[in-house]
Amino acid sequence: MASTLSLKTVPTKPFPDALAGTSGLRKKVPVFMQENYVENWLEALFFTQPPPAGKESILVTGGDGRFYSEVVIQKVMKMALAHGYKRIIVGKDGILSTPSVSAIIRERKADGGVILTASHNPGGPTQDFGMKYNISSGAPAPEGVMHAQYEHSQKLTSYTIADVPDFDISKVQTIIPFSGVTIEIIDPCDIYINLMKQIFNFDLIKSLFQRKHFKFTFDALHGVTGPYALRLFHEEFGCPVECLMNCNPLPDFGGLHPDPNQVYAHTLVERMYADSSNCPDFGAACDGDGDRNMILGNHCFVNPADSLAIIAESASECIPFFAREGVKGVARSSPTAPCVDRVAAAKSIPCYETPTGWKFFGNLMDAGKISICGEESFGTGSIHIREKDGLWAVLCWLSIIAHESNKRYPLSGSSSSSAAPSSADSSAEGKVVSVQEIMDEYWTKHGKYFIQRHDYEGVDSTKAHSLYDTLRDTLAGKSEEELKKITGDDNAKSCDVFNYTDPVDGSYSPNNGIRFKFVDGSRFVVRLSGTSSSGATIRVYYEKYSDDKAQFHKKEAEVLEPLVATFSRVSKIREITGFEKPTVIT
Ligand code: G16
Repeated sequence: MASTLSLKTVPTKPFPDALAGTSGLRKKVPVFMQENYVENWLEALFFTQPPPAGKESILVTGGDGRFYSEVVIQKVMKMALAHGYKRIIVGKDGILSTPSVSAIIRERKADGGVILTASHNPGGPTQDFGMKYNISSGAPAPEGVMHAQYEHSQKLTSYTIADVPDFDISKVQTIIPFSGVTIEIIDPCDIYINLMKQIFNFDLIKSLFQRKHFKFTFDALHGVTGPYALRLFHEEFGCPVECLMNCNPLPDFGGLHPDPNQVYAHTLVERMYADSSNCPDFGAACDGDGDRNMILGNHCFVNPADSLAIIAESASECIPFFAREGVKGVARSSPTAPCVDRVAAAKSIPCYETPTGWKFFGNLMDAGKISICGEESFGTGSIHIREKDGLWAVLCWLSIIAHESNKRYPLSGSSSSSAAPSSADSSAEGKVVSVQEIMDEYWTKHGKYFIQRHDYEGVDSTKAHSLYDTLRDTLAGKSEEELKKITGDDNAKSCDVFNYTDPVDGSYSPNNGIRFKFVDGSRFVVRLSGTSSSGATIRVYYEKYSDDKAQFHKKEAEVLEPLVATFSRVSKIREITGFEKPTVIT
């Protein structure tokens, strides 16, 4: 152990493109590899968000293990030390899921966290990397924090870093490199799994895995959730490892695109739509950093907006945490179809609409206004942490299925719906309620939204901005009559731009998408993605409501076709971008 920390000051110059988007800074790896690029971002961060004095300041760091993480994590540790952090908690091998970082920050009362991930975007030497800062509540930093960080980064002339050799983070251990400074390398899963045990009834979920007819599958897409999934589904619930796919995190995600949607998680989707009696009852996938989830049943897909609503509907009955705490309110991002609004109305609890970005939920959670929230982008979560949480959503669904199955097909010897089986399964006991049944019952009660998102990825940035600005200027604020004329659609009703004022701190976030409404309540929303690492992505979200049971199993594309036609006509998307059709439809 050396007695003093020696520091090095290195001259640098600003990088104008290092501006955080919807969720941190995301760029291609070669951009991050530029000399001083990472250091500049960290210098500006630690200068504008210095470790608090008068206590042992603690920073948590880790990520999804994508390419270039092992280099960057050393820089994070050394620069945090140079700026006065006294304890750095690091995941072994630099691995920590995003929800796990949020959980650790809260559990260990840390002052912040630096997460190394580009989330659902691909990894590898020419693919994406990302850095993100979370504050002491465990939430992604609010816009104001990242604006201040960016402004400071544009004035930098030097940065300061600890002049020490790399730390060995390949084993769980505590290193004291200097007096008063601790580097704590922790098991990535322990704190997170313990938290899940406080939220869910693990015996109830285990009872589902013991039912004869329950077949489960999970795809970690070679992202960070692999080790967590093995701990939960295999070690805790007894699921055979063969049912868990791609559970070893790889720097390039094995060439997969770690985005849990029907397009990129196609192996799982094929398994869930297999034409055989072997098709699993339940399938799920998470993204690279573990905050997104996709839920599937035997031959059915659960739209994230439905998933959020179903979790909100059932939470107090099926999940001990919500049975104890209640569900105080809910929230969804603006482009998310308002399924959960109907659940909230039925339960007489408040429902908030926020801009896209998990950071907008943080204040509502801290103020006790909401308990559960979610987004169309495959994100669902609750107040247990301040990030969306992919595995938490999977556990919610397993709890709901287990609870409903126990109600309808009780296990012998169990008087309560939440007990584990006490004797061998008979064939009735082996039955499980299907995901489709749960969805059908929920649609029957609340009605169904037909939902699709069309993404146009890799559009020239200037063209994408011009399309968005022109559309906004043409439609927003116009009268119903004018809109009918402009769009040539007799169903046109209204159009506005979503500007958000935070109900807790009054902060203002303008221009969060164009919302176009039709007379029958259908709508489309248009916005530009804030997470693409190069070029621009135009996202168009379509939704149409029906409470006619006979319609529920119609195809989304067929129901939404008139909305798509109106958008295409008025936006001139084909003519402007040259894209004949969206690159991804989810
Ligand atoms: C991030 C944010 C989410 C947001 C999503 C999509 O997710 O945390 O809140 O919904 O991006 O953003 P955009 O539509 O701007 O691309 P993640 O999973 O990428 O961190």
